[in-house]
Amino acid sequence: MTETIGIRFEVRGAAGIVTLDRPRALNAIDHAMVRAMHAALEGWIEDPAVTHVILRSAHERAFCVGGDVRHMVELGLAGRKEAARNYWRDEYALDHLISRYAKPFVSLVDGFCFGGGFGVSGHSRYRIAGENLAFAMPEVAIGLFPDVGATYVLPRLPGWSGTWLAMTGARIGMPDAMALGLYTHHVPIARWPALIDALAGGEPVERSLAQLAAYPPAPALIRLFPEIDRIFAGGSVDAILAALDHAATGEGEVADFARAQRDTLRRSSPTSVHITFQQMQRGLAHDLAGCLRLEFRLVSRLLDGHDFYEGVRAVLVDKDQNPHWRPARLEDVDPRAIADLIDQPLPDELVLT
Ligand code: QUE
Repeated sequence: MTETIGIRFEVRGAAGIVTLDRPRALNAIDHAMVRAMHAALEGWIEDPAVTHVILRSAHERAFCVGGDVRHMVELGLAGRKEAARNYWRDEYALDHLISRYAKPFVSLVDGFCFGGGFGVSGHSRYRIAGENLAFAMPEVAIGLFPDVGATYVLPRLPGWSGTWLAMTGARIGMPDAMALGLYTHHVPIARWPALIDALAGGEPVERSLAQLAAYPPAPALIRLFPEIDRIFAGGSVDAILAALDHAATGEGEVADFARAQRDTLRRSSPTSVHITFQQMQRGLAHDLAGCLRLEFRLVSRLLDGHDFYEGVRAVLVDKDQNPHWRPARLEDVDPRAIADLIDQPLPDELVLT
């Protein structure tokens, strides 16, 4: 079978439409898709016939489950780390281009939206969530960390919800994602064809959304948000673990929740959990380009480490769900060494303009 590219581009009336279409990998974004999308978006900036851009998926189950991490592991193991770094360079540059895109950019997101899928949609001006949205930044489970600008977005969510999402990789539905401000509008998916038609017909985005958007249901997590804030406001990974241990002792919804979060933190890569905690502390001090620069330092250095390879092996390749992390325990990670991974400049930093 010939390999076809997992992305399509078309101009329909006034709308440039990008469609993610790589069903075998739940629309995971590979390097060819990144490059093609960057080129198409650059082209549409110059094209006076295109007044806005729509990003969508061809598939019901998934908007996009992430980046092409399996291939990055293959490249790293084959000694082709520069090729892997170039993928992330181009992916982050695409995310940054979308964040400052010169025309209204509308992302239509339903089903799984994880990791790199959030990178291409979560920085756009209009972020439309369907009723079946499942959002997560699950990278700590594979020895990575929430990248694609999560360092910028997550610390800016209400309270400490972003730190919780980043450190645990928790999956949330549309009502919670709307309540946290990750998405700007809920439009039921049955109305998406009408929205696309309106935009293709040159209707202003705001007017179309005023007609088609609906109120989301109340967030499922509403009773847990105060608890999440109390626990994840801790000033260190140790403090967060202690708060979880304390909350886990009782009975009821909060104790069940605390036990589940503690188990998740203890199962994830200890190095990744510490990295992610420090990212959330740094993010507020930087713009998106600055955050992506820090993430590029981290991803470059994790290619020389252990856990990313082991995490992808255990979760995505062998699927035994039994990663052997090094170091193995959260207590064995030195926070100062993690700070160096973030703070020490690279000889070839990511420069975004
Ligand atoms: C964390 C991740 C990813 C993940 C699982 C995680 C990720 C990613 C995929 C993925 C899933 C199915 C596929 C595929 C990739 O899973 O980034 O090619 O078919 O792309 O826990 O960050």
